Amino acid sequence: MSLKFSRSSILVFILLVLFGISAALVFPTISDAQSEQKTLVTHTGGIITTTGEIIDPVYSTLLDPEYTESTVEFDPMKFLREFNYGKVSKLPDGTTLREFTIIAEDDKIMEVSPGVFFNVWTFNGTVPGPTIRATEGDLIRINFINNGSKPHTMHFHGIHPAEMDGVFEIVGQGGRFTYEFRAGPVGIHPYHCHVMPLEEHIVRGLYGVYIVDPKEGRPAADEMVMVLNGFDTDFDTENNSYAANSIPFYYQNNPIQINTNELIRIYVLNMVEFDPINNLHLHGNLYYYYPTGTDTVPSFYTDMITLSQTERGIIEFEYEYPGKYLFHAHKVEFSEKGWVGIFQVNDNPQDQKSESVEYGS
Ligand SMILES: [Cu+2]
Repeated sequence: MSLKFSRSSILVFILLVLFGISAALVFPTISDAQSEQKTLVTHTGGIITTTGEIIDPVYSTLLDPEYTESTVEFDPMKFLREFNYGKVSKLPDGTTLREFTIIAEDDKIMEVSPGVFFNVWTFNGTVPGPTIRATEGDLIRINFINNGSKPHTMHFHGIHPAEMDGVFEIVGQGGRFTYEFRAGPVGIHPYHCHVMPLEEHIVRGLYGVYIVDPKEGRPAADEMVMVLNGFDTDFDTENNSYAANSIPFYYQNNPIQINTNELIRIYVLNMVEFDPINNLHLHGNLYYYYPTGTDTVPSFYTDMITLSQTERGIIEFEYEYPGKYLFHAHKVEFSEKGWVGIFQVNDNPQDQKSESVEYGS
């Protein structure tokens, strides 16, 4: 008995053989896909087990145990209300001189999220750098020292001579530069490194806030700084985490304590790279918004602002009712990756004092 194959059945057979070969090439075996379990200890003592990659391109915490600890000391709660007014002196003509020493480095390790150790580039050892604050017309002198391994500069937004712009005067390794200019205009401005590739020098952390107060001042308030930022820890030009002041979910886990019937003023700067917009939504309240803080009269009364790269402004509000209120990016991807916090609004002790005086009288 002889087997007879039709032409079409031979063709089907050939196709099946070809498919089998290609499938073996394309699909890896299951054992290849299984990753090894790794354990690491965070600097706060937490033990993390993961089958994923340890996201630290420069120093693997597994290969080099020296880098299981952050070399950056950054406390988001301290940073929130910390303003650096510089070393103050008077010039013969009566001008206030404010001197700052800013040191750039690019070898610091920061725990940018629990268990994630990332090589950040820093001004004075933190991301963001210090909040520099002056009054309109003051003379600002920045003694800039580059202790990094790469060239860096300081580029301030605001008004100043061309040679103080920190763009063409590149400061090399071990180099120094003195930036000197009059503080102005009134408002909140960013400063950041302006060396190419700019994207990398910014997203690694070389940025901060520069506040110029009006000569007459602003009304007394509980003042804060929020730098909206993120980290791209796997270099795919997408941020892996988002936050106000670097650490994802920090102010959700550690609510910001404020009082009822007390003016809150927040200097907000968006330094998120890669994503075209960021935004800020406040719960249970609305706020007055001063874009760039250049005017003393607010432009909006809203609960939502949208900010592009380096866009910034001042928001002001008071809470009438005590309790917990969220603030967060209304871009849900950002809030779910860390850009969310809580205001714990407490009864104002001053109100209670005045009430008891009233009752007592
Ligand atoms: Cu730089």
